[in-house]
Parts: sequence; structure tokens; C-alpha cells
Amino acid sequence: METDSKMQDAATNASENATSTASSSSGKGKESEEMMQSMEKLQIDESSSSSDFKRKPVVIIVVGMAGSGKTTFMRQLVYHTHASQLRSYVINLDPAVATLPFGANIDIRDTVKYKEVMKQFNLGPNGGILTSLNLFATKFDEVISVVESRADQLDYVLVDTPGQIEIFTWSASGAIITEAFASTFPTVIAYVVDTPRSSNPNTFMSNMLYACSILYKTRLPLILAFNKTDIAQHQFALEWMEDFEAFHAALENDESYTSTLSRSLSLVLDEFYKNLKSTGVSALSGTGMNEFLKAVDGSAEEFMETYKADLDKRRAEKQRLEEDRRRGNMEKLRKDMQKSKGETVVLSTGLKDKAAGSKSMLAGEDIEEEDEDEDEYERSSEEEEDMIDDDDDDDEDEEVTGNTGFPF
Ligand SMILES: Nc1nc2c(ncn2[C@@H]2O[C@H](COP(=O)(O)OP(=O)(O)OP(=O)(O)O)[C@@H](O)[C@H]2O)c(=O)[nH]1
Ligand SMILES: [Mg+2]
Repeated sequence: METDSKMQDAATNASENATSTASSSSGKGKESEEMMQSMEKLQIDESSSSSDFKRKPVVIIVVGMAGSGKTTFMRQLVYHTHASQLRSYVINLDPAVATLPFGANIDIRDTVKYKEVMKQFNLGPNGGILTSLNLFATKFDEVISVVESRADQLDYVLVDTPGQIEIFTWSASGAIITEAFASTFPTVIAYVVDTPRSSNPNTFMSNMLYACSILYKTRLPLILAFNKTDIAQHQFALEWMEDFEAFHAALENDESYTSTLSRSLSLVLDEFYKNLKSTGVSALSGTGMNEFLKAVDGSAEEFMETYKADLDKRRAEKQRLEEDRRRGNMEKLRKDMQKSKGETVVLSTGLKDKAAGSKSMLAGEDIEEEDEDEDEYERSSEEEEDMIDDDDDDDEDEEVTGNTGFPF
């Protein structure tokens, strides 16, 4: 955004220069030189948090199908880390949860009242959760700052997410939150699977496809936490993942279309399974928690070796493209300035300018053309900014949990 305001400053300077050019054609050369200088001063100042990257704490984002046991698993994680003298910081991102069975350091419900959001925007439950998350995402840099300030005293950051998995994993806010964590700390995804409900091979396949899509979307190390092993052991799932023939055998008497598809998909997913860590846990009884945390530590190492490098590469590439785009725009502006010579030129300020006959130099697709994701985010941020106060407090926890300025 800083670059945008600089762009506007440059536009203002350019506008002043252009107007004075019209009034005094004799000073044309000098002014256009000044204009060039002011453009050259426009630095592309992309802030990158990669230099502030910390190896600790490890962020565990708990996702999974509705009712798979995410919140219960979180409670067990909180209890287990506490009992093992491990220091954890707990964040709840589910605005619709009625009661939390653990104490959260940051709770989205303290900031956004989901029922009020539903009323105010005339939304259903899913729309309410999505909008609440979007509102919270606009303040997520503050959450990261709070966690960063405590980083030295923490081993894990535990994050619970809404029941409707797609709201988190496929929304812009979910992506923003995940990326904000991953660009500051090693971050892993714990995908909670309802083991007893996955004993049917077709249901198992549909669950694995979901996990696979999350891996694609987040590009973060993923751990499968087969939950509710107090009801059903997860051995069958491990066998199906290790040996597709065992999976095919489970589908033996089923000749339906879905089974044929599941058979084919199991061959495709072989590669996906090989790169996964899987553990069996019971969020209710607490079995398997040590193994799960070992898998988390292994995945955090993996994050530092592979994922972090990939993340840095993607960020550098994005920055390079952005710089190229801005340089191209500046070049166009420079050419237009030369072409317009002494004529009066009105620059677009982004507001609707009805002045007839005026030539707009900055108007045009190029200036506003943005990366699609970024554009979407900015548009929603702008809409949201209209809805929130501008108050910014300096407190840390208080700021995040109570005074973020949402009117809900
Ligand atoms: N037997 C058994 N039940 C469990 C286990 N973990 C969770 N449950 C039960 O599963 C139900 C759903 O658990 P939650 O923790 O609310 O699941 P969730 O994924 O957070 O649910 P949403 O947030 O609504 O998607 C509850 O009745 C839990 O008691 C477990 O390990 N064993
Ligand atoms: Mg829950």
C-alpha cells in the first residue's frame, strides 16, 4: 500500500508539473526534467518479512472436516504441551464455536461477533463465518506481531479453525492467515481425520483428496492425525496408504463407478502418501500425542529445508514481477509526458473524474491491473475498511482481543 501512496504522490507531482507546463511553455524542459527526477525518486519498497524469519515457535494449524475432532484435539494439545513443560500459544479462529474447552490467548470471538456480522450483512451461517474471518484477517498483522514479541518464550502456536473446512482453506482470508504465519515461523498443517468414519474406502478416498487439495493450496508440510483411535484403530488406513493393492482389495466386491474411480485415484495418490507423515491419536484419551509432536518437529525441519526456500523463491518472483510492472508503468508515464508536450494534462486520481475532454495519463488498465488474488483481497479489504474504525491501539493482547475497532 505504501507503494500505492507513493504512486499517488508521484501522480500529484506529475499533475502539478503538467499544469505548470501548460501555463509556461518556456520552462517546459526544466519542468519535465523535474518530473523525471520525481519519478526516479519513486522507490519500490516491498516489505519482506523473510529477513525476520524465526525458527521457533512452530505453528500448528489444525484443520479437518466438520466434527472430526479439531477442537477436542486442540484441547488435548494444550493439555499435553503444558504437562510436558512445552510452551504454547493458543489461537482460536472459529468465530462460531459456542464454548471452547481450552483457554485461548487470542480468540477471534473477542474481536468479531459472528451473529452480529450475520445480522448486519444479512448472511447465513457460512457467510457469517467467512465475513468474520475476512474482518479478522485485516488485522492479522497485529496477531503476528503479538506472537513475534513472545517468540523466544514459545515452542508452539496452536491454531484451531472453523468446522466448515473450505471456509478456511479456500477463502482469501484463510490464505492470508496461513501465509502470514508461514512467512514468519515454521508452519505445519495438522489434518484431523475422523478414523471411524473413514473406514469405508470411498469415504477414505474423499477425505484423502481433500487433504491433498489442502497440501496443494497451502504448500505446507501436512500431517495426517487419524483421530478417535479409541473407537477405531487407524491401522487399516496406514495399510491402504502403503499398499494400493490392500486398498483395491477393500473395494473388491464393489463395482460401482465411485469404486472404480477410487481404485484409479489410489494409484495417483501414491506419491502424495509417500510424502506425508501419519499418526494415530485420540483427542479424547490423549494417546498418540508424543508421536504427533515428533511428526510436527520433523515437519518443521522439512519446512526449513524445503518449503521455506520455495516460499522465498515465490515471494522473490512475485516481487520481481511487481517491480517490472511498476517500471513498465513509469516508462509509459514518461513517454506520455514527452508526447503531451505543452498541453494541459489531467491525471487520474482514482476518483471518478467527469471533466470532459481531459486526457488521463494514469488512467488505464495498466495502473489498476493487479494480480488477481491481490486484487480480490484489496477489494475486500477496502470494503472492510469502510466498516471498521481507524483507531489503532498500541497494546498487544488487548489490541488483538478487544479493541480492534470492529463494530460487531
Ligand atoms: N471417541 C472420541 N470422540 C471424539 C474424539 N475427538 C473428538 N471427539 C468427539 O467428536 C465430536 C466433535 O468434536 P469437536 O472437537 O467439536 O470437532 P470439531 O472438528 O472441532 O468440530 P467443528 O469445529 O464443529 O467442525 C465431539 O462429540 C467430541 O467429543 C476422540 O478422540 N474420540
Ligand atoms: Mg471445532
